[in-house]
Amino acid sequence: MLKILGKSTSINVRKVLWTCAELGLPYEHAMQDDSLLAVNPNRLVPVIVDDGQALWESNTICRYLAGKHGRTDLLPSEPMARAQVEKWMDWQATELNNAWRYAFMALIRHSPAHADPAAIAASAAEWNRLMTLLDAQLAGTGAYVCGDEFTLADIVLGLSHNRWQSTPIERPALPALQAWADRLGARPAYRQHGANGVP
Ligand SMILES: N[C@@H](CCC(=O)N[C@@H](CS)C(=O)NCC(=O)O)C(=O)O
Repeated sequence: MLKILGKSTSINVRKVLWTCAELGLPYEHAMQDDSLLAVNPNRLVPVIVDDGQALWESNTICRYLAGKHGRTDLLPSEPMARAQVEKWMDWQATELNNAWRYAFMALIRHSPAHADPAAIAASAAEWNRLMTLLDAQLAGTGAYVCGDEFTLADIVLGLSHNRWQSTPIERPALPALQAWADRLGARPAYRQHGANGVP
């Protein structure tokens, strides 16, 4: 059976748990342990072990699971449609993650290494700018990140949105983003794994 390593309070682990719930996939869930280093040299979670092979990097794991189970609704097979989904997933992992890190480390983790007020303000401003960009995309589709269909891009960005909402910064009102979040909130898999592991 598929094994998932990593605590469900981790946003990246929840991507995998949410994907499994959308797929209706059974799995065994374990916290990370000392064996993790042998499996992932980065010592980060999530890690999965499937058919005896280990895989790490949360977005890659989500793509692997959707591909393995033939879920072309979540990850299309047509190259351009697929690339549109991957584009937003890559944007989440690179642009968006880099924007929020400083503010999150300061305001949620209370990290002494992230205590510069100007850097916190810059991080929050960039985070808001990118969420505003996502709001414009959603205003265009009127439904999900890549169009009418719910895809893996909605999973990874839905979790990012949850983090944005639960971090104490000033946020602009973004109606299309909020309507999309409400749409995600209606999904049983989101209620299980979306909101910081709290239904
Ligand atoms: N790029 C990696 C990042 C993984 C990551 O940063 N994981 C964090 C939790 S969200 C982690 O393992 N931190 C150390 C720990 O929890 O022990 C991915 O997307 O899988």
